[in-house]
Amino acid sequence: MKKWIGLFGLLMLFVCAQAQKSDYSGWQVWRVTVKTKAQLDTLLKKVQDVWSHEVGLGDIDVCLSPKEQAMVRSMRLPIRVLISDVGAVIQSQESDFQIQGDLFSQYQNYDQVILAMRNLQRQYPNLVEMFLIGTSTAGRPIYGLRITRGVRQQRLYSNRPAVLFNGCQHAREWVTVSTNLYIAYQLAGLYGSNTQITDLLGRLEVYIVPVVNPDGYVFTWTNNRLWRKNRRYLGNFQNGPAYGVDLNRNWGYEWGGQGSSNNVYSETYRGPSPMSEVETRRLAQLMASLPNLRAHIDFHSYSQLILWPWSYTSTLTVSDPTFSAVGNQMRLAIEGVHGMNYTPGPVYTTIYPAAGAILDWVYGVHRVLSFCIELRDEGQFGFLLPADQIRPTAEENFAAVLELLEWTKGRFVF
Ligand code: 0X9
Ligand code: ZN
Repeated sequence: MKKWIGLFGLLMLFVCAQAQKSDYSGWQVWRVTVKTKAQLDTLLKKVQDVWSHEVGLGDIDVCLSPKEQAMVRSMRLPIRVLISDVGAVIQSQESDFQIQGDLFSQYQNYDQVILAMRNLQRQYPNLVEMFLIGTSTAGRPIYGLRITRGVRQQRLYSNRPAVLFNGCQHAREWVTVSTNLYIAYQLAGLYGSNTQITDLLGRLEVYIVPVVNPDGYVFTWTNNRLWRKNRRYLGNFQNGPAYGVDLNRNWGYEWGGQGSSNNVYSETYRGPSPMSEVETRRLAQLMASLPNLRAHIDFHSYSQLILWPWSYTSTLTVSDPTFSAVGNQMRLAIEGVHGMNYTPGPVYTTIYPAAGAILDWVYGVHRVLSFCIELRDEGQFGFLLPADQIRPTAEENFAAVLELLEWTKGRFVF
């Protein structure tokens, strides 16, 4: 009898855990064509979750609940269905998690990410050091890797120029986590056999923070695959409890401007004040502690773009020729690996205004060359990029990373 009660309990636990997950059955991703500004405004009012970066006239990709589909259909605009069953895609990818493979043939949950970082440090103790940047809103550790020749002998404030890579400010952009891990694994793994990488790691310090937003990332694995923001509880307002700040609108340079929202329910909610979130503050502190920092890439997905400041204004930075030259080299390097096209340009004019984005802060406050790379794809799967594209995505972007490291090699630290 006892045994049956126990089994029943387990079953209920399982059912409850399942029931907690957001249900995306009936949801679809559409590519809608809008011809007038009025149509665009109406569409944006009806839709909660815009996926594409093109928010002007023309094609725009949106993720829609059945209710939203009815509302948008009534507008009688040209529609192409990109994902006909979002729920089914999420479910089919969940069963992939079970299959064991190497690190880059499947996505890694947060525990697996931490384990992968630890393993790399254990395997290359003179090259790789894992360190704690701080803890998230919910108290999860945020880790970074420091990679350089003789990492234990190097002073913390090295006279080698430093480059920082980070992923996963946005929780659902899983391929950014794998790409950051891949960069770390390639650098460490090829040191000593590949002359270019051996040379680079003798001259540079590389910092890698695969998951800036661990609470959001864990939430996408346990509760809602399409969560974007962090998971801070904001309070109970007119539409019920509100959670989450968009970390990439929370940075303290021209915070609060165009392309960010003061609505707590919005996907681009900027937070109550600049740097209000512990996740942005800790990463900012790390960067501020590195007087040798010369370059940075913030990885996102999706759309295949190579972006640079500004995000808050259409004005070009005084460094635009440098951004443009390095950005173009990265574009060519990426194209050379699997022939994929990534479009380069400043954020504001290439995609949309996004005040409070990390790259404006990094460049605006520290004058460090800061890029945002939007990884694969171009909308076929969007945030639900199939696992078999992790490796090619990471491979082509590692080529871009090498370009940036080569550029940084020439930036001296006095
Ligand atoms: O909206 C964003 O924050 C980024 N696009 S995403 O679909 N990944 O959310 C682009 C913003 C520009 N990039 C950076 N400032 N890093
Ligand atoms: Zn993003």
